[in-house]
Amino acid sequence: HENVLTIEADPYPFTFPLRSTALLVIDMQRDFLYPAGFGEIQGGNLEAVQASIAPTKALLEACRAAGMKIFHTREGHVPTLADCPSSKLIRQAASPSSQHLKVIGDKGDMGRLLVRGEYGHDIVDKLQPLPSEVVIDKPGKGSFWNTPILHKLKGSGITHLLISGVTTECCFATTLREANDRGFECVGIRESTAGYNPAFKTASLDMICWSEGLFGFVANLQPVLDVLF
Ligand code: TIU
Repeated sequence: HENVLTIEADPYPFTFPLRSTALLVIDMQRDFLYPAGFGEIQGGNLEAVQASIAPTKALLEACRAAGMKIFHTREGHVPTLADCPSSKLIRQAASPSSQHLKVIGDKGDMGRLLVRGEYGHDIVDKLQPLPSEVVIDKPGKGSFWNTPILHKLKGSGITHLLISGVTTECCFATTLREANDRGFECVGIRESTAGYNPAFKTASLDMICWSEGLFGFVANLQPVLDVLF
């Protein structure tokens, strides 16, 4: 491999030094992707998010083959919910008439919703992390609040991020924006992210690369695979 790679992207080609670029796979958890999980209970369209599994697998394999550092994140909480931001708890408690039949911490078909250690909280079978890969448990939507991810990225000399995962409008976008503010050069991979609403996905990706890259870049999967393999 060349040390520095360039791929077609919006708003202009994205150049990244392979050894200081990491792949971030955001929240590809059963709770967001499988029936009866937290996402479906929230009202999410599962068909839309499930479309991101195969392209994320292809991206993950390419990054593994290229020897890149891989970070997986999982949204969730300790069993007491002591780490759950009060905004998340207050909104669900204040909505007895809401559409949500169950809330964070309630028992669902895959265990307690978004609680660490439960089956539904873990990453889907096809995308299970390898022992050499970093798993970041996060209580927020973004990956940088109340987690060690910044220290781990800096400690590994990472400056550039390929970002994938679900949902585009929520944890993917929040993480990409947080990373951009911390000086990381970010590219979101179009097919490897998906949202619960196609209009949200389009708008979220458009906002990232608007105005010469307001928050970063967006690229299609194929150019990434071409340059990594
Ligand atoms: N991972 C993630 O995006 N968590 C969410 O709660 N997503 C929603 O779209 N709600």
